[in-house]
Amino acid sequence: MPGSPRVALEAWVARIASLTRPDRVVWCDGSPDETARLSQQLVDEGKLIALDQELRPTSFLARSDPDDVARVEGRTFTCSRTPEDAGPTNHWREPTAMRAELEERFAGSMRGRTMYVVPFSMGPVGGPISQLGVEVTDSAYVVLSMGKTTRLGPEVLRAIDAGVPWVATVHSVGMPLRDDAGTEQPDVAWPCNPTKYIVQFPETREVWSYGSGYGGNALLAKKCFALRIASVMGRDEGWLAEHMLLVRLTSPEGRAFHVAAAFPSACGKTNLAMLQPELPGWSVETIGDDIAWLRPGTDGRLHAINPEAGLFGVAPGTGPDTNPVAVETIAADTIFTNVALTDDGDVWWEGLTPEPPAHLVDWTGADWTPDSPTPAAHPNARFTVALDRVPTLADGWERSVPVDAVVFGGRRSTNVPLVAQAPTWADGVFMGATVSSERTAAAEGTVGELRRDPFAMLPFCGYDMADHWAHWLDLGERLGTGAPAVFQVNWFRRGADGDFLWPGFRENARLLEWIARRVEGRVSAVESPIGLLPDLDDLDVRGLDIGPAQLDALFAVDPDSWLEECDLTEEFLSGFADRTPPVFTAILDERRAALHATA
Ligand code: GTP
Ligand code: SPV
Ligand code: MN
Repeated sequence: MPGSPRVALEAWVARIASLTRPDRVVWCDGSPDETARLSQQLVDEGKLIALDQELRPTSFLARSDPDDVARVEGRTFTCSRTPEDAGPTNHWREPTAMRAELEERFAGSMRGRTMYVVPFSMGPVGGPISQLGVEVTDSAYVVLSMGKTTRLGPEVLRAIDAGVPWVATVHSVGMPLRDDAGTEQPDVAWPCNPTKYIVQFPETREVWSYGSGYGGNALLAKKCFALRIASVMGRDEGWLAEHMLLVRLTSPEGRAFHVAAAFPSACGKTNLAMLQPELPGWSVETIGDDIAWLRPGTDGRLHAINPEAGLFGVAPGTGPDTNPVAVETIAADTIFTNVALTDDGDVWWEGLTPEPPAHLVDWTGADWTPDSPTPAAHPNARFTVALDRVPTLADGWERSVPVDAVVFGGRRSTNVPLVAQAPTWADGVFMGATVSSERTAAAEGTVGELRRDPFAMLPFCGYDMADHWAHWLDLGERLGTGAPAVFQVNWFRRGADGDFLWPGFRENARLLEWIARRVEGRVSAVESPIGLLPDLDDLDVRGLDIGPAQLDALFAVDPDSWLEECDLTEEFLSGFADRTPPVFTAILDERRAALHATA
């Protein structure tokens, strides 16, 4: 059938192969057999370490190159036709010039390796909010990870045959095993290239990634497609792709609330998504921990899915006290990257147990003892596991859910209260747009440095960020009274002694309770210049070691610091010039006036 969708896919694969020159091309089906074969192959090649089968069944450890441990935002490019479309927060490159640069890099980049063709679906195949993609990659580690985090299988090819469009993504670690002259190069445990390119072409809906094997740079379904490309699709088609977890919260009365929460990388999404409340009668079920796609439904509400099928979660800090659900999830069938290895063939990282084992092999492969000056696991060490291992996975999690509350968060030692509600949709969009957060180890950069991370999408919005805010404002108009309520949270405020003021983790359920009660209209709130705060009597802090002074400190709105914050916000918004929604200026003016009135 010339011209059929399958022929077009095969022609594309052949084109990439003729550019990259792999020794062979393998079409993947995601079957258990294929998974077992590829895992064994990686173990034989020294690229994965099989963990002890009793202690950690069917699980593996990968150690990356020490220079390939996180996303590389400085090497992430948006190649829209005009720089204005990429906006000031993206690195724009002219598409034709970038294509030429990539052709050169990818020419022969897979020599001596296998090129895998990975057809995947984001969301259930055929679902109303789902999308298809194909990743070609020369990394079997990527294939295994995609098998856990996406729906990878023959049903995707059948959907492509039936004419469903798909997004093309190309990945190479950029380390051929033969050079142009035919000289063999030795393979290494974690092949990669010092020069990296993570390139999005939003208009043609394509991704090209070169030089890295790390998650967000290499699992192209995730940040590159499901956020950067999908956010542009959403702009054009009237929906949203967001860096959000998704949970179902059920009250003692049996009412279900669906909450979508955007926190920057390594700021608590996985933890909140797996939270088990100790509040009598309340339960939380997991739907997603990193990405949500949201679309207005025919009922006038905003409906969401988790387009992924697995987790790529931060290991350090994950332990029986902080996140017992995650600990149970990763008890088997998990790939660990950059954690430490125990002497009995299990894994360890800071926070897994209060006391470290007496001896470990650290994430670099070196001997480690509790006296060692460096952490045993890399701060951005991660686990990769399928969602069906999550014991708290929501019933029917693949179906879309109506969103009751949108929550924005960040990591702020000062100023930002534990929880606040936006009085209107526009205030909520302003809240999300102006979130700032201290940097984490999830991307290259200085940990702890404060930066603006609007909607937790700074590294992931595929077009002009200010246009994204306008898109949210439009959507609010369309949804009207069906729009979710909007909140802001901050688990990370510190006291004068430098300690966190709030215990966090499972205690965050207490804020979810308040959010649900606000959605129901059961509790009132207190107006403040920066939003609606809880009446402290409505906040259940029974059983917590928190006195009234500490509670006040968690909610304190200091007018002087907030006026300074307003100046910084104005400066930040001015970076988007006349694309900044005019309503933001009005909100900022109002806020300043209210702050002056309380000062
Ligand atoms: P990405 O996968 O990078 O998008 O991150 P994420 O938002 O899913 O982050 P995750 O839940 O993995 O949290 C990462 C870090 O935040 C870990 O070090 C956690 O220990 C810490 N963390 C999570 N929740 C809380 C909390 O409520 N309080 C405090 N103090 N730390 C928290
Ligand atoms: C993040 O950095 O936000 C992650 C990990 O969720 S990665 O998939 O590498 O982007
Ligand atoms: Mn993330």
